[in-house]
Amino acid sequence: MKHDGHISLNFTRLSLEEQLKRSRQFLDDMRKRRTVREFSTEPVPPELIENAIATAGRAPSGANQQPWTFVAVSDPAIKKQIRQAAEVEEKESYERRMSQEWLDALAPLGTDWHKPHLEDAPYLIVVFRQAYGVDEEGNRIKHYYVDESVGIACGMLLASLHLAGLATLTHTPSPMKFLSDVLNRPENERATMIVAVGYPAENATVPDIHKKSLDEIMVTFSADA
Ligand code: IYR
Repeated sequence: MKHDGHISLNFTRLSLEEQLKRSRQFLDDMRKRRTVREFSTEPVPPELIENAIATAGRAPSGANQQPWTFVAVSDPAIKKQIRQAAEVEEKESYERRMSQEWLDALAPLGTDWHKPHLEDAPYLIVVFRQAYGVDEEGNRIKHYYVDESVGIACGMLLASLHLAGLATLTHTPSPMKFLSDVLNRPENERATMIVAVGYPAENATVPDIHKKSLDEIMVTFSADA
């Protein structure tokens, strides 16, 4: 089939040896990723944040609508506002809104309503999904597969930050409406998550939890018997 307006693909074919090397290296690197909840206040070079957001912006998206906005916050006054508003919501959640089943599921992680990382981490990347687009005349444009698209972009964001030697915490205070107010975002944008970014605090610990093995997550229907 011929597609008008298409251009030729610029695809680099690698040797098998190179494919395996890169694939194993990436897996090895990603095996070292851990979510960190205690951050040092040491600053992070802004280019690492810019490169990670630019990487996230390369994600595939429904109809290539790129329905995302990444707000990078390092201003301490704004981080403080976010922390205060998040802790109000989280306190209500932990003390009243969350079910016992949910609290039990979170127990191994050791979380509670205190969110010091929102001020300690030198950067907060607040990810917004664009529920719909708006054209120049102010008309609504329907967006497709927004959650999937933003989820993929967030995965690429986290991978970039990890490969750049940074620690992250994906944080979803609930409800998140306050982020639109504090960060002055338009009505079509809804906060999806906060990614706190920085270096781990000197004595940071992580829960002793494990990822499922390949066997547990992969099912194959193989060509060879
Ligand atoms: N939003 C709360 C609760 C929370 C929920 C899940 I699911 C987690 O994996 C971790 C925390 C909080 O951020 O503490």
